[in-house]
Amino acid sequence: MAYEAKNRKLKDWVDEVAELCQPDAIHWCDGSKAEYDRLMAQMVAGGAARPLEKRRNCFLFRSDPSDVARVEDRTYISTPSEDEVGPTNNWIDENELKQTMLGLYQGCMRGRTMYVIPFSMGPLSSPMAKIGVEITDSPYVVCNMQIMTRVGTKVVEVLGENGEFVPCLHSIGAPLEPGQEDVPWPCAPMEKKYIAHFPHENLIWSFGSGYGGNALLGKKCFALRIASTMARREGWMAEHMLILRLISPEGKRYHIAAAFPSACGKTNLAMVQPTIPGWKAECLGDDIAWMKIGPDGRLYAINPEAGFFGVAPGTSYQSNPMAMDTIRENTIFTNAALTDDGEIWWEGMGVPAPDHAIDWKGRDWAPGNDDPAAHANARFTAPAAQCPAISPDWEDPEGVPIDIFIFGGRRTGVVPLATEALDWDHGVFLGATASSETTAANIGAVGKLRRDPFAMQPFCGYDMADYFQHWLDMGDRLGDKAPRIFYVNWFRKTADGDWLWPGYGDNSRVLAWMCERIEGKAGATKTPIGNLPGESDLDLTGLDLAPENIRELLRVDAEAWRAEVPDIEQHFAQFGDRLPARLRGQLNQLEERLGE
Ligand code: O2Y
Ligand code: MN
Repeated sequence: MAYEAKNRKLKDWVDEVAELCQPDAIHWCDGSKAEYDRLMAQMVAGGAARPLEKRRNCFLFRSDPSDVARVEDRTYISTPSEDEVGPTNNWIDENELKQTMLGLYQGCMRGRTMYVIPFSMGPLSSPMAKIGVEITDSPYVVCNMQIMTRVGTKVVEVLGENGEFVPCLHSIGAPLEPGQEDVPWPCAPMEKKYIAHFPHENLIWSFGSGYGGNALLGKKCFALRIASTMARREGWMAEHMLILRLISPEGKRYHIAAAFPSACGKTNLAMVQPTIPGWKAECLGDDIAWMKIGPDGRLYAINPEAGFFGVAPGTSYQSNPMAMDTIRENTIFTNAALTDDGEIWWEGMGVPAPDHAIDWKGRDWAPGNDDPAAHANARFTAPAAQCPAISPDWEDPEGVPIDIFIFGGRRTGVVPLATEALDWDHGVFLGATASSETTAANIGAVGKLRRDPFAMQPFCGYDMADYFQHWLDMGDRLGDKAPRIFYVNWFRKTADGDWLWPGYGDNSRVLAWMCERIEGKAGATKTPIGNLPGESDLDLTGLDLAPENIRELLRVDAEAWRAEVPDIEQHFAQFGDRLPARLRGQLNQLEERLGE
């Protein structure tokens, strides 16, 4: 142990877990580079990691084929009563789940080292930061947590003797018997995987998976599911949102927080490079925003994370040059393909497929092969500080004041390019009814419409109807200091299946319109679904868009919208009496505005 923790609760908890899980050794993580290098070297020697010759200090991991993504079916919110978690979460009685999991944890770290990772979500000096401690038997998790959060001795110092922390217990669930040889990616079978949250105790227990959101417990488990319950109790917001700064040609700064379900280009927008002349953008975060009302009555956001855990397939110099530059060094790649010259590759990387590669399952691969070379959920883990577009203020402990909220989804029809909410309640209605069509990257049928309120459906730690009410309450508190709310859809297609909007850097044209709406400089037309930009309200200079495409992008098809109403009604019905009356009222008003 490189240092001694003075926090009684932490020491007791570590002792208790060690007795339960029976590791061969305990290592208290100091968060140093030496520690990272040592663990990586061990994983390379053991065959779990492979250094990439073409990228400095980069490593490739291949997961077990059964352990490739978050497992929503095995994710639980456990509270004394079921009605606290609502219809969108899985619930198991606290005592029952604890009994089951204690049985699984019994001796689960035999033959392995137990790592204690003290980490901070948010800059250590931030009044909005919160401390967690993850105990894990996965060195892969330790290295990823070092990138994704602020880890180490400084956190223990801040914790002091009596500081509060969120205990996050993780095991891959694969003890080693004496003499048993390890495998590159040990994990437990699906029926033994549990990702459990106990919001009444601010406690997280994860068992059986070593992958992403199941195992890096600071991210979805702490910063969203548990934090959303804390935020509701304490009057702040924990949201599944990127944070972006847009700077106008006059040098005025606007801060945007935006929520999108997966496969909607959230990371690309977080690092957008505006094509609109004179405008600049800086990235403050790509996935999660914690927001609190400041002394001036405005809403301030911090990014609780320190790295990006981005989807690799589809990331290219065309879709996201900033991400491509971020991952040039000091990056962990998981489930990408490996080329013969020691480089990684994935579908949609924007470079020709190699003649031969080793796919994410470790098999020979060549173009024309039936299976993709990289897994659709292959990931890069990279330090946010390496992003060329990172804002100089991304670690400002006070956060940045949010001017604009954006919700969105992937819809090939019906939903226009951009809509401004009529007021806060209407904006909450837009967030609560956000919808997206599934793609090959999602599980389930392609092209199926899914409502994903605020992109929080998999991440809200309590009843989603109460979460809607929390948004309404925050709006009441913010009053005229509340951010303006917009809804976007970059994904409209023509009847022939061609994209109507170029997307990527050109999305900045829509962002600029939003900023100018705040200034009262840009026009909009009131329609039944909200305020829409007219053709002349968007700066489209230099864009070669057919006039009929622009008209289609900004058209409100009242009949198609009337056809949406029953689906929204059905979506709302699942929340029963708990649905805030103000949202039911918003739906009634929409119907009235749409007319017969
Ligand atoms: O599959 C996983 O475990 C990762 S999920 C993820 C990772 C980074 C950012 N967002 C997400 C998400 O599912 O929203
Ligand atoms: Mn996410």
